[in-house]
Amino acid sequence: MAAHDLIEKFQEAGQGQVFAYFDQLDSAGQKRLLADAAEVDPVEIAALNESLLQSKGAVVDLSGLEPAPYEPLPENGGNVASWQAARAAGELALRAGRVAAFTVAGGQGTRLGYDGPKGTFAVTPLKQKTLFQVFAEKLLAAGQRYGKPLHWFIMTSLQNHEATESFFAEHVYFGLDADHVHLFKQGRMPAVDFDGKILMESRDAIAMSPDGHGGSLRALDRSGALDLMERERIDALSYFQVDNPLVRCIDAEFIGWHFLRESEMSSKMVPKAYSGEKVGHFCRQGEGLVVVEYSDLPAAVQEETDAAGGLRFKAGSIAIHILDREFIRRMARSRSTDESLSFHRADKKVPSLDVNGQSVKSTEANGVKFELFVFDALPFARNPVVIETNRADDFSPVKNAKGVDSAQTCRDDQLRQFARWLRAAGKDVTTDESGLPSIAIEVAPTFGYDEETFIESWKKLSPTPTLADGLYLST
Ligand code: UD2
Repeated sequence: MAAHDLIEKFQEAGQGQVFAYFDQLDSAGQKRLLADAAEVDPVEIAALNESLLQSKGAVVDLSGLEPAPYEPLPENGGNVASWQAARAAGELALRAGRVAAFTVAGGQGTRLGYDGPKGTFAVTPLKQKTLFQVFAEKLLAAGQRYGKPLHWFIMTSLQNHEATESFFAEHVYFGLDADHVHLFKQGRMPAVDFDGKILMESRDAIAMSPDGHGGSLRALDRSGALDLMERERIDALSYFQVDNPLVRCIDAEFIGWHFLRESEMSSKMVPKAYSGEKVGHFCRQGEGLVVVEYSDLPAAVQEETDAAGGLRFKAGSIAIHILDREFIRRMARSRSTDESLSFHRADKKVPSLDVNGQSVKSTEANGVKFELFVFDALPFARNPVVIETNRADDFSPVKNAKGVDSAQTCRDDQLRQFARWLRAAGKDVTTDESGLPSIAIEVAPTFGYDEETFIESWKKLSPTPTLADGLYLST
């Protein structure tokens, strides 16, 4: 679109302030601003202002919410034969190369206070492996196990794309085939003030931020990732967040449930640890499955108990899914409001220009960011299935600098897992009552990916190593 037309489009939508200093910019500045503006659809912003700002709204619809059904683990009463069948089906799919891994890594990681792509944050107890290295080694291990190297899609954002790319190149893709690692950028959305006016970061830049992990669906389509998957005959993506090194990036049972049920989107749940835990809740609403975010579900509802005295809405979402390729395409391309993701509103402090064109850093929320959430796709998925997983083997995110979900809690959870595996292999490990060993140890994913593979590798060691602080088990 010609510069003139673009400017006119913004003026017509009441967003002329975006170009207030355009004539004073040098040509590089004008080019920069036009490029930002080309990413924004002022008509879409007007609709969002209407639905999310003026009506004070998008109050989440909580009518008729019921706890969602899920498949319990065999040890919690699940059907053993069904889990076995799922595992067999999952292994078959993996051997046929029908699944790829997908990490959403476009977030800004502000809570952690770490300057750099979050995937480059060091998390393991001894070797200080980064999140990306842990995932890479898990994928390497799964590829070897099923005789089919896995493709890995990673969604970055404008802010961290180049740094992420250089990180992988510098580390030679941690042993993965570079042709199997696909990085692509997610989209961006402008922030607006409380009157719906687009905020400017500077005179030649709109205040833009990543469009949420739900933006991954359109980014997968736009980047050509879905076409690549089709060419490679990859039918589904195993989706996980960059902050969780415990995740089984590739889990045959989960994959099997997904395919056997002909599901378009499958999810893992853990029973919530306590009512106020900050995870989404799987719920049934009418015929559909929905996730209601912790911030949207009133505390009184989160605290409701069932007949057995447990939490009624106990199924916590830990952001692990399997997504069908053609479902992603359908969601990415749907323009109908009945079958596409809706934006959520987040009130934030947005560094921006004031009316006099000066940069200001507000001490309180002065703007609204718009974000898409991937789990909002669930109500549109055919045959969605939710399975239970053991928290200790799938979930320990690094989100905060201190306290819950921090580097420390995650390190401890990794140590507990290594100690459990050693015990299962017959080794006597001293731990406290929480299962935390008194010594620091580490297991490389290529040595042990889960309890079963760990025991297999352990049995091959002769003699087995002495348990001591600093023991690192690798192949
Ligand atoms: C998310 C879920 C929560 C629970 C929890 C588990 C939401 C809104 N909530 O909480 O229900 O499952 O995770 O850990 O998702 N990301 C992008 N692009 C973006 C924004 C985020 O790639 O524009 C990625 C980010 O890099 C990270 C993941 O999405 O891998 C989660 O983002 P978050 O930290 O904002 O989510 P959180 O912890 O609020």
